[in-house]
Amino acid sequence: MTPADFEYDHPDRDVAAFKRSVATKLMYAVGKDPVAASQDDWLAATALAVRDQLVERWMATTRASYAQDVKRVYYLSMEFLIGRTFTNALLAVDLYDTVKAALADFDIDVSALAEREPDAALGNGGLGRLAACFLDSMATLGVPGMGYGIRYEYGMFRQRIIDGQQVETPDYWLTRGNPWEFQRPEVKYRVRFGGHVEGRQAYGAAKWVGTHDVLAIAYDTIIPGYGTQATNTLRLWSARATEEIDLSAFNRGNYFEAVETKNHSENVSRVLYPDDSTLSGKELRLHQEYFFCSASVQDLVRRYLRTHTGFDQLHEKVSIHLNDTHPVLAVPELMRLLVDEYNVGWDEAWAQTQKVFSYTNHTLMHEALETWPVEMLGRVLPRHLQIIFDINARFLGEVAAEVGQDTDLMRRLSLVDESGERRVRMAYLAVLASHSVNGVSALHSELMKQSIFADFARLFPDRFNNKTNGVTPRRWLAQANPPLAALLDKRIGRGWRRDLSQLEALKPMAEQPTFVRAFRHAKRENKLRLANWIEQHMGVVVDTDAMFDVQVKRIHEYKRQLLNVLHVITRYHRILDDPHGHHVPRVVIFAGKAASAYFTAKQVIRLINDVAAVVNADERVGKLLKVVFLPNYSVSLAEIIMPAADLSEQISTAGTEASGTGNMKFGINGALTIGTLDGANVEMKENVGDDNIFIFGNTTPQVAEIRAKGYRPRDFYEGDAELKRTLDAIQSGAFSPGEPGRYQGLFDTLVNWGDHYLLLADYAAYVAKQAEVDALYRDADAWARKAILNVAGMGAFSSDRTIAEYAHDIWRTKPVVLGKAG
Ligand code: B1H
Repeated sequence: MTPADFEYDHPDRDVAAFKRSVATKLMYAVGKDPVAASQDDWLAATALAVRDQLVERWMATTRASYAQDVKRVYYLSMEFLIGRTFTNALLAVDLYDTVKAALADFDIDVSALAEREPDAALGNGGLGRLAACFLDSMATLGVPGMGYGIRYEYGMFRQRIIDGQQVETPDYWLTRGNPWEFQRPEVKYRVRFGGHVEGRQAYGAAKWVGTHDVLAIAYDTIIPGYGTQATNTLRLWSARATEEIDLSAFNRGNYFEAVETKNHSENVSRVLYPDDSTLSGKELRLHQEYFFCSASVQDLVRRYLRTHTGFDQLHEKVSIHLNDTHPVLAVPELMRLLVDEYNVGWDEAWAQTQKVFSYTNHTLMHEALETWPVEMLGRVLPRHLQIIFDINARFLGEVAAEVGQDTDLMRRLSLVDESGERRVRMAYLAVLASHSVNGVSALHSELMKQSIFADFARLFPDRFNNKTNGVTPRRWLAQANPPLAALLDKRIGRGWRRDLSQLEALKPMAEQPTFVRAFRHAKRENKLRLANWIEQHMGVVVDTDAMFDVQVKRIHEYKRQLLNVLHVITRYHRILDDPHGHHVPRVVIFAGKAASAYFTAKQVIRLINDVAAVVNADERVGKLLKVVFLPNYSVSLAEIIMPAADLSEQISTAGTEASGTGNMKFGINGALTIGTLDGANVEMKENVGDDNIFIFGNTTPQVAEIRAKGYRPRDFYEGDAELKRTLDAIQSGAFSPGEPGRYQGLFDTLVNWGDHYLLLADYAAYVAKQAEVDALYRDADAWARKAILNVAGMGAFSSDRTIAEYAHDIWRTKPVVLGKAG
């Protein structure tokens, strides 16, 4: 049967037809009588009706991809931080107004419905959200591709704040099912663990036997492109036991034991590890990584073989991108499939592998660099460990042939770190197996070559490149900020959604009083929306005339939320000293999660809440200073926060934040940045102009110099009376009167234990820069003019620009052409 022979009803797009469609879904798919349907039932029915709108495009894209035999990109990532899908899908298919009207006829408010959708929080932070932005941009640009990841049953934990402290609760996001996914029970692969290897010879095929196996089942989600028919697919793997129950145990009458094996297997896709920029090194994490790599590689090889024989063309049809090292086991897995299962010779297999893979590094932080103990790898994946050893032996042999026996160099380059317990350096494996290795901002890419990959950069200089991160303007401007989006549409047209460089046209408008007024008005609306959220969820009333000074991101020492707190306390003291002085009112807003085992980060959250309690209750301060910690930071909360910010805090120690992407979301929504010369802040400064950003603090080389000379934080503490007073207040229990010693540890970290992230060295410059921020804020129009120029300069930070660069420089893919063949 050809598609033309197959008759079906096209999903209609007018209001009446859409009403019928929702009513039909409610009755026949959700199984609810309209008179008894809950809001969640209506949401499910509407989502299914909207999904119908995506399916035809999806099939057309898939068909065209096969017909044109395009090269596909497989984006492998442990995390996809999608957030909500409902509004995003409506905007993508341009049906928002239709659906709004259709639902209104049922007395249902589309935005109230949208608010009920749970976030798909299958990621920790920037790395996972970047993957989600990339999927959006790949679909929008027609880059034929697919995301591969894990369908965690429990996503990023929910954060509650109880007595000022973070409490984690599980995020079971699938309670009401997921209307966006298609389960594909027939798309399943056996993933093997353990066992042993028979018939091994170096660089030869071997037999891996005696394994215990888990099945990977595919779940597909349609990723719609914006303003195009093109769509892509996110395929997430879920673990199923190979057998429902262990029959021998069952027969012995032990039902629980029988079910236990099943549960154990299925634990592989149970829960997301809540680490960000640190690794727990747990064996279950290794299982997760291999589980999704193996299923993905088996799947893409099978797809390739559907239309090709032999593997000569693999690199012309397949690109596999590694989102950090978490999926790097895909490398030995592809080698194993080629060598052991398809009888390809080692050299040919390795040549294809190197052409197929590319790798993005996202952090230089030592504690985030993955290494697995040789012992553990050998136990869980014995065949892969051999393959890694063979790759290493070949590589070191080649190096020796070229530069002679330099044992120190060999020791440094080896995939196996032999300095203590032997461990495999996964980042080195990624570099060795890839034809392209990129960092995520200009600074980070440079530092990457100078630090962790210095030896490799000398050996393979052409392999290293930069791809500065970006964010999708669909979610982060069009969807999150309706007031500003409407203003932009009116003044520069709608084209910025697909070409963010058009924001440049705003530049002259910074001098137009009517535009400045309209821009300020949009910001005010967004601040009101956030103020309402804060009042409803936290019972704190904030003044929307005050500056909204915002730091939202994972809580981590290197991101220096504590430096922000030092400024807040300094401000508090200044207000107390001079209650009638000319202070600029501020609402200082924090949000973010701390990894559950990260004690210092949790203490920072507690301190923020303790400071908030004292400051907010102090009548002498009144409206001049309010501090709030918004619980449970998430993609959907970020969509409310970003548009409402006046000031964006990007204050990591120079050289530590690989890129940052929150900085970009704030920037396109009209916040000014106070930040260090770190990550992508450097490029933001170049694009928006030095006058439109507040840069302070030690630079990367200065940080290195301070450390080299022997940094003495105590000198700063003793030499700066205002800093001393601030730290002493924390140390003496001014914010924890019930437990005065509560923050002795935080105090010691800074003053007595070396202040690793140089907060005290940057404190004075930070506080002085904040005074400049205040001075500008006093002139509301001058502030708005800079904010407009800032938005105008942010066009480069669209993930469309980033993905166009990946597609052109790394993947060498061409867009799929729709409406053609097939
Ligand atoms: C980033 C991570 C990360 N870098 C380990 N590294 C993880 C490391 O679960 N783990 O074990 C999870 C995440 N995340 C972030 O990537 C950087 O810190 C940001 O600066 C950057 O903007 C973002 C996207 O490139």
